[in-house]
Amino acid sequence: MNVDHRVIALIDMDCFYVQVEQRLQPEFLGKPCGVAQYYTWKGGGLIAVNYEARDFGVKRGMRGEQAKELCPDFHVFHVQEVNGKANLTRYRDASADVFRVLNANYKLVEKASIDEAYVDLTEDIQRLKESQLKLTIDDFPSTHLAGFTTKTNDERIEIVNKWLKDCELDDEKRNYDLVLGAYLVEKLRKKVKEETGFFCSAGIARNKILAKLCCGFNKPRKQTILTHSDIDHVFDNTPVQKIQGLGGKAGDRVMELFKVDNMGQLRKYSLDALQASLGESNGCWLYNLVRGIETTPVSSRNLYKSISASKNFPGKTSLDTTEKVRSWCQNLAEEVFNRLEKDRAENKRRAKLLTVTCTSATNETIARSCPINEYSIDRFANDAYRILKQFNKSPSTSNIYSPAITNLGIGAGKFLDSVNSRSIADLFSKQTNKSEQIISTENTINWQEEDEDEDNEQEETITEKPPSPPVISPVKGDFFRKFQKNDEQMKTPAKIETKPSSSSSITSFFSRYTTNENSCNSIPEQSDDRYITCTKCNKPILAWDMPEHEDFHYARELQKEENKNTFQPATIIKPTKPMKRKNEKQQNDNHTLDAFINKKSKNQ
Ligand code: DCP
Repeated sequence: MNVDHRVIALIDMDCFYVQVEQRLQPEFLGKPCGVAQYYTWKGGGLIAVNYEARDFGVKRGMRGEQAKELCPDFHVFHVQEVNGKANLTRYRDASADVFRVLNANYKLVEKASIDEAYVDLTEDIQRLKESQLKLTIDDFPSTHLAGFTTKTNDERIEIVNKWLKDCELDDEKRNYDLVLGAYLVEKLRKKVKEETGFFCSAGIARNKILAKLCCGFNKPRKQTILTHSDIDHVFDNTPVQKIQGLGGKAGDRVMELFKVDNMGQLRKYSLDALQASLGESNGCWLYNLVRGIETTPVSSRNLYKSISASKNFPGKTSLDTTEKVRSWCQNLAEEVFNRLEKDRAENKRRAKLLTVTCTSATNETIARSCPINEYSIDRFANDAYRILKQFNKSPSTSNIYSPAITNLGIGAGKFLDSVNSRSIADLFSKQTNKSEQIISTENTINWQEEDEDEDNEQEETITEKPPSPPVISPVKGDFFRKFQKNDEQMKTPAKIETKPSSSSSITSFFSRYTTNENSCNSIPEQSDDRYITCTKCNKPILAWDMPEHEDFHYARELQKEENKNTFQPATIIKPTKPMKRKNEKQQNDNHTLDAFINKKSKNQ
């Protein structure tokens, strides 16, 4: 299938945790509300704020008390607490309700986070085309077009109506599948509301990155279409960091290297120039992306890659005795165990690898893994404690744990299907005989989009962007040292064509453990300041991606064992020239209602 003709939607729940709480206490519907961490200092740090409260200037990261100063009627819900830490079961269960609706209606649904999903609508649209559906503006009650600011609903109707007519009249019917996509998403969002009680927004475009970008243009309770002809205009106004995969330090670096602020400014760089600085694959990815082309498929992944529990212990609360460390190993192990058992019952799979991550008061971060032989709270807790004991510098006779721990996380991953064949079981037993793997950490660029509103004082970030990583402060300094070292290798890009350089240090930041490094299809992945060097391939891998990465090696071993060496090389998408279409116009004019209407009337 030609990837350029895909239609992808990103469905994103509106102020999700607040809606979950309001569903339980409907008397608060329509009122300004927020959800605060269980930690109650100054009313707790807000992790979700509804749109009624945002109108008063209340933002995520503020304290509940601060919110009340801005909005006296503000109501704060608190995240449940179990064993002295946040319990997110309520939100996870609500998320499962939403995914049940999505999965019941579409085949290709990918869980992007606790409240976000990509849906590939392409096949459904092909079927719908055959039904010769006659659509009117009434079928699009909450649809907007990216790049057009509308102040009133009448303006929105006028613009969307005109666009619908244009699409219908266009001989090539290039955008007609986006029309049908928007129609399907209107229906899907309605269904989600009817069956879960939750409102959501959506972005509809040709690929995941564009769908994600435009979803945020008209929140809440609305959906936005980004057409190919509007990409240049939209990118001219899109800060580089707003693009998924270019958030955080990676985006900073691209901005610095190419002296750009927004995506549109990257258009002037040739493929060679981008590749010379970013490496072959990443340069190619960026070159295509600024032209609206990105081919990452929607993979029907609904399950988390790992299940983990973590907690911060700032300042005086740091774990400075062996007793405290032991007790928290037990608490976290219990949470991981309960969730793993639930996961095993629901998803018929077993985790094989336990990973312990911790940050010390001296700001050192470690991540160590060992095999999981059985699901048992005590076993998890003992394994975790056994690992942590190695880093205790106090004499074994003392009950002091030094340096004290400021963040502790236990995670389980490397899932195996319980219904898998005997060969997998054999390999499993071989793995369990292996001694504990000791893996070192390495700091590198941060691909993770950091939330500007994030409150640094939050006791714990409980965002569940899958897989939920233990939140560990980056070890300062190393990241910059790494760049200093690499700066010499990184050429400042010339606008003139230069020979692509294959030895670009930033390449490693873009690439993960992909096997097809030359593929233009591979994307930069999000990362954090902590990487683990894979003992099998020596590549830096995100700590919480390690289970999945090891799955890759594991699968290879398995394949070797079974003599089925049938690895398919991934498709290499060659960069294409910017698409020129019939009647396509320069989109640099102001996208106002007037400009749009004038443009259309000139065309008639
Ligand atoms: N969340 C969290 N910690 C954060 C960010 C978010 O625990 N730092 C939780 C609360 C949110 C949920 O994840 O409700 C989803 O996060 P989103 O970023 O999608 O934000 P919302 O759904 O709250 O709002 P929006 O309507 O802007 O998407």
